[in-house]
Amino acid sequence: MKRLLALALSTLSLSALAETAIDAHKLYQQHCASCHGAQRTGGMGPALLPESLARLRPAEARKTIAEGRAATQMPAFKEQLQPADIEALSKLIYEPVRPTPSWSEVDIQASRIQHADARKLPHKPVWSADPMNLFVVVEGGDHHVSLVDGDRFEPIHRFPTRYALHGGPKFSPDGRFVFFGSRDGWISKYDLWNLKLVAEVRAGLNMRNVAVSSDGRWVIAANYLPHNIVLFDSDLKLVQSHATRAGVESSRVSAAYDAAPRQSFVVALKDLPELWEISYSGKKLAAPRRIALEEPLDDFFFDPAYRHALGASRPQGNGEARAQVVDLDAGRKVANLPIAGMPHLGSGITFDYQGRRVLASPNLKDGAIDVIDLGSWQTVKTIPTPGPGFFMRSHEKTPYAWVDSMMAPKAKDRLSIIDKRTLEVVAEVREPGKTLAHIEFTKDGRFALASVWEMDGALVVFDAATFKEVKRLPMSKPVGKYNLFNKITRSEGTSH
Ligand code: DHE
Repeated sequence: MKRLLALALSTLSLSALAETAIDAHKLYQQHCASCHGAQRTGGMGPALLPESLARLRPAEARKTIAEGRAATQMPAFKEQLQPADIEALSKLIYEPVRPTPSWSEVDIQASRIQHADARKLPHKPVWSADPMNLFVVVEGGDHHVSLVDGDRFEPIHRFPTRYALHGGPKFSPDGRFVFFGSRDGWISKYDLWNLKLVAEVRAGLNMRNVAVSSDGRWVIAANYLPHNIVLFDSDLKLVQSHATRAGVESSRVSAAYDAAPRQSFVVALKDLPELWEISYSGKKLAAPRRIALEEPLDDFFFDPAYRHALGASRPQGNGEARAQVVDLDAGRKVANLPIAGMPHLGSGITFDYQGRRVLASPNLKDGAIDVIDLGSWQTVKTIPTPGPGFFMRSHEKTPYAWVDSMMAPKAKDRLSIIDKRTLEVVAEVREPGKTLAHIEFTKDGRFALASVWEMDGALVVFDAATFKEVKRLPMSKPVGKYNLFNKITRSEGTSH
């Protein structure tokens, strides 16, 4: 018995020794900190804290470190790390960071920086080009933004941004200001007419996106960490924050969008089955209206009338994603959406097909575009593409919709062009061996701009009728481009 105990103890101390021999903190700083933050509070990658990993099983965490994560920038580490290293790292991320990272209203207020007084600057552009046909191009490679004249396709200006912007920039209704959100919580307000940074504030430690109200008065930030939404006035001065909690449970925020015709922000929660709506129709912001759902929503999209929110839940483990339709007036789910795989509803577009309004959405898991009738919520057609893609775009004035396959290693260099009248892929453009992704049209729909999504990448201008290349501008990993007119008029072919 004594011998058995001694053996057990020595085995125990040996395994403890093996574990302590691996310095998980050192490994973390070496391999993870540049994307997930030195304090694990997030950056380009999400926060790796127990608070934000509540729904991730340890086995899933190990798999993610070893194999990377589809549809994200998370690479596979199994070639660089031993299984024991991966085990140690996966344990570390469930351990609390001491002191616990927090971000209070006081921190938010203290972080605000006023760079310029926009009221004292001229109320007209200091450059000569159509201010409505301006493209704002986010260059993720070296964290810059380029402003491009959408008539001549000439750069107007280039400036540095916060690290790892994510999500579409949002514009003030007159098109003078643009608001950027970074993954680690910074919101930057930039004066496009005077080419000046106006103000910045850190809304949270790990942020999903920002939205600007259609009247230009309010800005909302959706956070993963802390679990809250934060509302600002248009000068980025804090107005209020709301913890996204129900009883003892709290939730990350999937996204917040402006619902212009409803004069409200709509907010989806990732870990609680609720959708929130905050009206700004009055002089002040209303308290959140909470709509109970059957399951939490991830990405979502509005129908053209903004009566319905169409949302998808990301699958956990090996489960399938599910999608649903929520009637925002009635405040309840009214239908299931027949979308398989991993729909990227936030990148969906709508258009008329044979007299009915349809939604087409890319899919992060399969090479397929689902086209759904917005009246009956039934699938009209599933269009095969060469591989899973992130982004889809069209314009009222073109019969074509363009979609990438950037998640497919063998088809990431192909853009498929779909005829909206027949729902057939009718053409393709290629950039052999490079990632070709994210499309946006000019104000008049005559040209489609796509990204060669590489460090030594480019913005490529295609004639939207002939699909021939017209021009290219060198850029550093241009992750997204946004046409000011299409955005502020909420073109049916672009993201909102
Ligand atoms: Fe995004 C928009 C969520 C990974 C580039 N992405 C959005 C939006 C959401 C979202 C909710 C809409 C916000 C908005 O525009 O206001 N993105 C997610 C994820 O959940 C996911 C899959 C995992 C994650 O890491 O967060 C994810 N996204 C990525 C990337 O890996 C991409 C390709 C590279 C990057 O820079 O992070 C990426 N997402 C983008 C871009 C937009 C975006 C370029 C804006 C698209 C647009 O045209 O409006």
